[in-house]
Amino acid sequence: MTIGIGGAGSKIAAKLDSQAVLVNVSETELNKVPGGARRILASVHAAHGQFRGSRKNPQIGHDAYQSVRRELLELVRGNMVFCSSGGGTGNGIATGLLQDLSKVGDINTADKTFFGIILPYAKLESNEFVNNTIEFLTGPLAEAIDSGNTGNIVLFNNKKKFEEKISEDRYNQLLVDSLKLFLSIPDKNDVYRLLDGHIDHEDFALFISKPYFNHFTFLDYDPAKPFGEQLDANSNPLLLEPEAAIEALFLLEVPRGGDPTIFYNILQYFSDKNVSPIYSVVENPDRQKPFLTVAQLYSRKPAELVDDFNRITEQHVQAKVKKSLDQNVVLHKLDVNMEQEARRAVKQRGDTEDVLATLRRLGKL
Ligand SMILES: Nc1nc2c(ncn2[C@@H]2O[C@H](COP(=O)(O)OP(=O)(O)OP(=O)(O)O)[C@@H](O)[C@H]2O)c(=O)[nH]1
Ligand SMILES: [Mg+2]
Repeated sequence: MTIGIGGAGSKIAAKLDSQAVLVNVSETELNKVPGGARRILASVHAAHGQFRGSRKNPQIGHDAYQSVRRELLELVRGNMVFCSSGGGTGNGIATGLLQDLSKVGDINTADKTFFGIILPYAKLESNEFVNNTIEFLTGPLAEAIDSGNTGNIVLFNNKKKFEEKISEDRYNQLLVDSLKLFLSIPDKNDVYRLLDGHIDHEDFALFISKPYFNHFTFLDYDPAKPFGEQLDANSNPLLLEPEAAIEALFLLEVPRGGDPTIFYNILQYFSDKNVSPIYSVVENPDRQKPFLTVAQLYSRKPAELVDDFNRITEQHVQAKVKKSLDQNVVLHKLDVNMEQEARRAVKQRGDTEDVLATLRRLGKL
């Protein structure tokens, strides 16, 4: 089952899963999302009635979390959650959720929650979206990962959407299709003839329950070319770029009568990086060329995450992001020699040494 929180989260969850549960602070927004099986209105009662949304203010989402807390904590167990990090509702409610997950004792593999987070495209989206995202990545998300109580976290970004001017609905479809292709790995192991290795449902569930970032991608695999180059050239344009893999998983689909041994090159590539992937090779008669689905789990510290987020933006936007970070930096106390400063002031004004003597007498020096 899938849970979508806030605008982006709900639209994507409903597209992925007809049984999705959608959560929002705004009733209007909640009712506008097509699909999904259930809707939950999180409420914050203001003097003038129910809020119409969080208006980019995560504090409102966070306050509203209290009204759905118990239900949500139960619902997310062993399930997938989608939200954006930019707006107020998804960010605020997910913040509450992640903080609670960080506090509980160890969570069983089967009860871990897989998070899909939609990051803003800083070049064209508002400062509030960017700043909310930085706080989210470096605060509750980092804390929850450290606690080991989340499953995989997928960082979607909206870069391609804005750069290629793709409609929201179409872009959401691309995200969902990409995710479905990754999630179909264990089913393909059931359906197609197995030629080597094996990834069953339990192996897959264990992989996606680990508290790391997951970058999954797809490529037509050419065994005559170095695998590393192909992997680098085919990172998933819908996701933030990955870092060095800690763990990996791949499914190689070869055409009927294709050579199944070509996967050894892939194993070699990962082995050189001290990673032992779980994998499987299947025969898919519908394929004309070998097709590879590969997922890499990687870890990032909060500051590095912000760097990654910046990397997808242009330089002048980086300055914008940096400015907001600088506001949180404590300035060092200036080391000023008062006597020297006073002498300089006196010299500039053309006064005599007597001024200095007076200042000293008054205890100003
Ligand atoms: N890919 C994608 N991104 C979206 C979609 N809707 C919103 N976004 C992005 O999500 C961020 C805004 O978050 P929303 O999910 O709309 O906000 P919310 O959680 O509903 O919070 P508030 O509306 O502020 O209460 C921005 O970065 C948008 O570009 C969508 O349908 N698809
Ligand atoms: Mg909204």
